[in-house]
Amino acid sequence: EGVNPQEYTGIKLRVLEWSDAAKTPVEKVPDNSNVYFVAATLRPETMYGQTCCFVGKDITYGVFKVSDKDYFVVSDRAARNMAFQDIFASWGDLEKITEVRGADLIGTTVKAPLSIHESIRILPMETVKSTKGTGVVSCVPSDSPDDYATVTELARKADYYGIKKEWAELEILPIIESPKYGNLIAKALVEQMKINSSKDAKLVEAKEEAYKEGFYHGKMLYGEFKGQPVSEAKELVKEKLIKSGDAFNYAE
Ligand code: A2H
Repeated sequence: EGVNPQEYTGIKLRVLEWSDAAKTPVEKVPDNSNVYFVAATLRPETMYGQTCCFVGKDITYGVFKVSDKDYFVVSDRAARNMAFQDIFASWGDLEKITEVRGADLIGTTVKAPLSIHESIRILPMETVKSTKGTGVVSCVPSDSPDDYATVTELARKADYYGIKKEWAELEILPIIESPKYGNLIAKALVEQMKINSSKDAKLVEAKEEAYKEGFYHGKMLYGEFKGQPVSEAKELVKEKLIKSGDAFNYAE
């Protein structure tokens, strides 16, 4: 972790139905509560295009009480940070209800705010770090080369990953138009740079290029701020998500 704080937007993805393996550990969560996976993002303007949500198979996630009705699924580390950012009911207070291993969360369905897809799946990503953000990453394959490389790999090797192929094949929505890479920046870069694994070292460069191109030259193609530059839409979408209660600021 660096010296400068990283400011994320915490996106709340509400659980619709738990995977079979998660059902026993989550019995401790009171009935009729809302449980949310919280994904940490730097690109709130892309949330229209969420197609799944990634966890690390080997990461242990806690289910933390936020209020009488609401619970968050995040890493212990993130929950500890959140307790000192006015995110839980009382400052510094942390109540862990239960724990679930990432592997056992795979297949759970969630409702992701702004996404064109009504229901998306929790899927595994091998490059999720337990030491960054919440340990939960929302997947936007149109604009994140890492996400694009991961979903294509998941679909290609669905049996190996123990998932259904169609879970990784939801429609990829064009959200941002770039003069250089068209309307699916991540796909264009992954193909152009011949990246064919989610662990390819070239993803570092692809990620940087996608971010710069999107932010400085991208224009919104979708949503309420369609036609506006990404550099302006970013804050506007973030504010909209915070206002509706679907997101909050999270720093570390
Ligand atoms: B971003 P930084 Cl569309 N492990 O959100 C691995 N990656 C993580 C993570 C973790 N624990 N926590 C967050 N991230 C991802 C959207 C997005 C993102 C787009 C394009 C680029 C992009 C949709 N995924 O990030 O190291 C999250 O993915 C490129 C940098 O703190 C988060 O934003 O700078 C970003 O990495 C945070 O990375």
